[in-house]
Amino acid sequence: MSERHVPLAADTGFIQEQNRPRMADMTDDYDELGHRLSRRGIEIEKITAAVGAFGVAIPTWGVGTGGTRFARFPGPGEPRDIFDKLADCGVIQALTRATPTVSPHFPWDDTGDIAAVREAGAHNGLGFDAVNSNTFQDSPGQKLSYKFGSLSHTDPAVRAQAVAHNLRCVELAVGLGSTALTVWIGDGANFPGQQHAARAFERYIASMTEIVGAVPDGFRVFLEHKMYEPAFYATVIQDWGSSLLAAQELGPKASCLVDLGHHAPNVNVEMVVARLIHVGKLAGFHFNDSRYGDDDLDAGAIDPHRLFLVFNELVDAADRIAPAYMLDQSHNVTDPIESLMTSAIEVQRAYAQALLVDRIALAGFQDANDAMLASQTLRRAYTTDVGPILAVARSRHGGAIEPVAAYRASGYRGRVAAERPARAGGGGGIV
Ligand code: AFD
Ligand code: MN
Ligand code: MN
Repeated sequence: MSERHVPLAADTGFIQEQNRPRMADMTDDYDELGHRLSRRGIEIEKITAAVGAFGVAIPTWGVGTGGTRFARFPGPGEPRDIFDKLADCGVIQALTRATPTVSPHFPWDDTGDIAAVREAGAHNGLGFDAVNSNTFQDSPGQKLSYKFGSLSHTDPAVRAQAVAHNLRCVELAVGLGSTALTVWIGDGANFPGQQHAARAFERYIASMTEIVGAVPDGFRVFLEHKMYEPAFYATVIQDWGSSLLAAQELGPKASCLVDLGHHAPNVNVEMVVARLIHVGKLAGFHFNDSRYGDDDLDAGAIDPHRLFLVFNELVDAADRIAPAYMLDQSHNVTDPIESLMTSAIEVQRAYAQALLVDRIALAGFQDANDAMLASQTLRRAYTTDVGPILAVARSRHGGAIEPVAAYRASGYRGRVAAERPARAGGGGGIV
């Protein structure tokens, strides 16, 4: 394996050295928080253990610089291929210990040698989570165009091509040791009347039936809905209702994936989560943040309270569900590694806060219709500074107490900038 595949991650001595001057303060803060939590009947060690076991997947496309439909401003040392992406993901995992898996996208990450990709993952301390198919753009060598749709296209030959691509993704997933495929399509219409709404949905179901019918036992298919973009009038799988209808028709191997940014403005996403849990169809969640639409900003950057409320539902149902968690963001003005580390920690933070909710007290206040104390019970958990728990969980697993500071001190970006020549500015980058 070439020089460029040697991860900073392997250098745990460096991380320890970075942690040393921060250790005493962290321990003080942790002990103090432990005392305060014990007065509330919470054992801090239990929370720390749960946080340490929590993981959120990194999307391979997230380590490249994103862009908008106006422009993309590439950063230094952008990954050139899946092997570079895995090296970057390895750094994120080494420093945060919160991102043990990677979610690849095909054909973007297809090298023709899936065993080599799996090996490079292991070399960087990473496993593989759900694999993503791409039928929302035309790829080199592709025979038929997806301009007017893929799995729901009016032409059966285009649908067959899109089905075949998804089946290839399943094969690649199996080769990577992944057990899930996420299907998000760009299919839809830009004009009223452009597409027959019901027939397009039926064609999607027929195509998905072929895909779901062909996956091996134990393999799962996640349906990801999105309200608009690239289709601006209507999309075929536009909301959680369409997604759930499809998942129910497709049977037990199919379930829904919720992306925090893929809803109409003001939709109460935690309620969507609760309903999908109720029907046993919530299988995945994509984290990001937004102010206006599908902005793909860093998780927790705009509305950390919403993130907490989503986790409040997920933690409440933790005995029934084990969703696949992934960050799905576009980093346009930051170093993607720094954004992904920070976001993974924000997701972990919301999880830790949700673990602090006194669920017995909450249920009592709910049953007594005590709106004030019920809401204060949630607020008490949300306003607790769980930072020391996150730092201790990270450092106990070999990660950095201050991941961004350690990353900057490592000089990683400068090193990869020297060995990865800059790419031309073109290319989408919209996620
Ligand atoms: C999309 C969706 C979906 C997809 C990704 C690819 O969120 O997860 O795989 O971005 O760019 O907006
Ligand atoms: Mn997504
Ligand atoms: Mn999106």
